Amino acid sequence: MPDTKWFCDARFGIFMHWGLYSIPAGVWQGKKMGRNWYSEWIRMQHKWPEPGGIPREEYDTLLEQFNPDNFQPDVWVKQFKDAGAKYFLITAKHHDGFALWPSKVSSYNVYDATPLKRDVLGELKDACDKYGLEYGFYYSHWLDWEHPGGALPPWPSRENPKDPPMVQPSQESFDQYWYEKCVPQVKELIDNYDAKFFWFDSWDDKSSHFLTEERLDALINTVRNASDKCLINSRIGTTWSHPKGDSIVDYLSMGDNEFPDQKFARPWETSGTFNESWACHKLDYSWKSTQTLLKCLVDNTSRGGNFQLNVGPNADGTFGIAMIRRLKEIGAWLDVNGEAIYGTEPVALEEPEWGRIVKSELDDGNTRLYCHVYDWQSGCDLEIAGLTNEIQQVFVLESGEALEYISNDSKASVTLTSHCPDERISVIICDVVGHVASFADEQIGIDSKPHSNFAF
Ligand code: FHN
Repeated sequence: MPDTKWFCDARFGIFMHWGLYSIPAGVWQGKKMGRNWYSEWIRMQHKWPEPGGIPREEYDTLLEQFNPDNFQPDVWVKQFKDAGAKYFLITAKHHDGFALWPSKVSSYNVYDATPLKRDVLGELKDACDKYGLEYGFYYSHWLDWEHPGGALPPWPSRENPKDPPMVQPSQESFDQYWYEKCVPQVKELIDNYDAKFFWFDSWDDKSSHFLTEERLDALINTVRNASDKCLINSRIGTTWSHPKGDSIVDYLSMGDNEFPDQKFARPWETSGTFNESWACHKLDYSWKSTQTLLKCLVDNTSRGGNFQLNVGPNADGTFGIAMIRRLKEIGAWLDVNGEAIYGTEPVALEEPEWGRIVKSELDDGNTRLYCHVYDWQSGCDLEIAGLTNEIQQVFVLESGEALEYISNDSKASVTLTSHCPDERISVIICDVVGHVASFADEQIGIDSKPHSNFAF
């Protein structure tokens, strides 16, 4: 299995949804799309609850409009680096089947079918190499609305009996899609761009109808044979559709915006949105605060997982100012507090009510604990329940201010002063003598099945 250390150390990545659907941005012929806010679904959802969506010929008029003036890979990736991200992934192909690279497998791609005529993925790879970000791809392997054999939305769903019923392709024609488009395109992405990881997308046991053991093995073996480094996520479908389960993939992916309140003893991530939609949506104003986004990052880090924050650029390649401000604020916070995130590990200590704790092992055999304080109250004692190691020193990471503490056989606690360094999340460093157990040391072999809160 490929090495996952870089992925675990990274903790923070930027995800991007960008494609033809970014042009209508949730509104088709003046009407807001139905069902939910996922603007990348407009082709299938715009008439909901009526069936049919946007006819293919009409949707394809977007091809000639896809000609962004502001596709500036260098600017984009620098912005992600400045936000503190260590890796980047983009929708190489989303459910509409449109490829953002000059694929020799299907001409339904940005080079052959749009006026842009640029290798979007190739240019982004160069920028990632320049700024030192690892690079990988979202690839919609199950749903594909361009190829006649690709799966359609699994509607009606259990949650939404009103969904317009879809007539799925036959197994034979899905085989054609799988072996003529999906598998060769995935191989192309590794060969052309040296993909470091894939984020395959399924979320429901309904996908098992098409994502059979044999097909999953063919796809996984293609990745494994083409690269000994490339990571594969659980939403490829192993959770539901493979007898060996997630043991044969490299990292677990949670459901959309799903932040589990437990630790997992293997690499995992949550992908989350700035607002409701993944791709840009003209009418989606529900921006999460920077504090909320930072808590997503810290919560996951403390539980051994990553946070992949999604950006949806406008069709012309610009970014909304609400997104830019939040990216800058996250970057400024990480500039100060990055050592309390990157390369840290979850601890086998009780999760405190006042915030979260992670650790780094120091070269001298001692341990540095990072206490992320969510609610700083002057004079308050923060108890570190279960810590039996002797405390050597405690200080605020940003200011260096030393803090009083109690460290004896029955209690470990730190007293806060009135100098709160950051009302969103403040970090306190607590150096202790000796080793503090990692969560992973104690959890080998636990059942770490991800779940999904997003079902069509
Ligand atoms: O249907 C997609 C959706 O458009 C988006 O890409 C998300 C990202 O996690 N995945 C699917 C739904 O879970």
